[in-house]
Amino acid sequence: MTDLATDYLDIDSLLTRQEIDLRSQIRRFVDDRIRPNIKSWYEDAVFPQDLVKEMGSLGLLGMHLKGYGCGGRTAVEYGIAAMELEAGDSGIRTFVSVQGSLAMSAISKFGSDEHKERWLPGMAAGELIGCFGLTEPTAGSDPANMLTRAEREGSDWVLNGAKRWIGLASIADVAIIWAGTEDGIRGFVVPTDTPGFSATAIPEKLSMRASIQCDITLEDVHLPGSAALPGVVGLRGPFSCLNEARYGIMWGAMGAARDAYQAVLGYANQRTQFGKPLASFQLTQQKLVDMVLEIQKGTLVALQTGRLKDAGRLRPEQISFGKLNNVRQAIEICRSARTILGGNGITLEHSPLRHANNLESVRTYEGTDEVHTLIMGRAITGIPSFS
Ligand code: TGC
Repeated sequence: MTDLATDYLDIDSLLTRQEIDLRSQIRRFVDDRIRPNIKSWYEDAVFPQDLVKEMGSLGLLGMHLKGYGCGGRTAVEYGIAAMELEAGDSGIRTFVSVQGSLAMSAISKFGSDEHKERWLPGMAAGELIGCFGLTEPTAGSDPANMLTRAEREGSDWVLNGAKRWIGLASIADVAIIWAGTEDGIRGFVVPTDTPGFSATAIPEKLSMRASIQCDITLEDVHLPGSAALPGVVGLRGPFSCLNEARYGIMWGAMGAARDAYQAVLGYANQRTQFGKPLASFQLTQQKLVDMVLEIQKGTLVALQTGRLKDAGRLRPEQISFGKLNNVRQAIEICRSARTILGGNGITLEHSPLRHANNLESVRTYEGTDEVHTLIMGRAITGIPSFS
């Protein structure tokens, strides 16, 4: 019999044995390696780089890509892993997304054989780190207006410009940089030791502290002609990679929400006020029930989206549904969980406020709430509202 407190609708019965086994494996990794350390990583603003190879050996990097040492897992398995990792911390799941869904997926989808052979096996193993440079200081939601340019110099390319909020760039070995060319926006595979490339971590973040986001500067970065990704010209390239990351986020956000809910369920049963456990108060029960409703609904949304993806029937507009809904609900759940903890909830001793703070970044990157609302609005009305 399913435990109603943990899986009210018996969603586990919709998962295969292989999916449940994978979940147990990643959950153990999170329990052993992330939970005991996350408080100090968060407080000290440290990304645990020594976990990268471990995540590689667990098959978490590029896990849903095929060939070149990648995991070849299904979309649902990738989603389940994202959910477990983000129950630990959004910063760790973000690393896996940036590496696998953005940087590796750009090379896998649009790179030459040479790009794939050079970078993918090392990235899958966690020996090499990648980043994905799309956003700019003045082009966030509107990447079509990026200012970074790639000009031809004979058969070579020269890149100039700036990127902002780029995850992992200061520790990356390779950057996928999207830049305007006379033919349209193209992606470039840039080894980060190329002269003219520099990346600086953005300090004083109140969110995603166990992760690194950077400014990138590109000053006369000379690259060979072969550095351009041959498989795509135009924004369809980066957007196709964003689809992969946005898909993982809808699962991950439910992991953070579940962790916040579970943290306060135990607390509400133990903590006594006015002579009885918090869990016996009607207002607390309502908060807990609202959390269960939204976690179960959001998990079903993610699972159905994953099944559509594995069936090859998922449309980008459908990803917006889960990204928008699940992150929005997860923030509400984490904030509500914090209220059950009272004043104790504002320290790192408890996870909900840390998750809520992280989710402010998650709701903003890979398409804000507003962008996904308007993608859905366009899908159901047929009328674009962006311009
Ligand atoms: P539009 O100019 O009309 O379309 C451009 C081309 O792209 C195609 N397309 C897509 N293709 C695949 N998947 C999608 N989701 C796609 N969306 C659009 C489109 O078909 C067209 O192709 P073609 O061949 O006809 O040229 O653009 P739009 O009107 O569709 O889009 C407008 C809008 C606002 C939805 C879009 O600009 C958007 O999604 N903006 C949000 C951008 C965003 O999410 N930025 C965050 C990036 S995160 C980051 O850079 C940091 S990485 C994370 C980290 O490092 O931590």
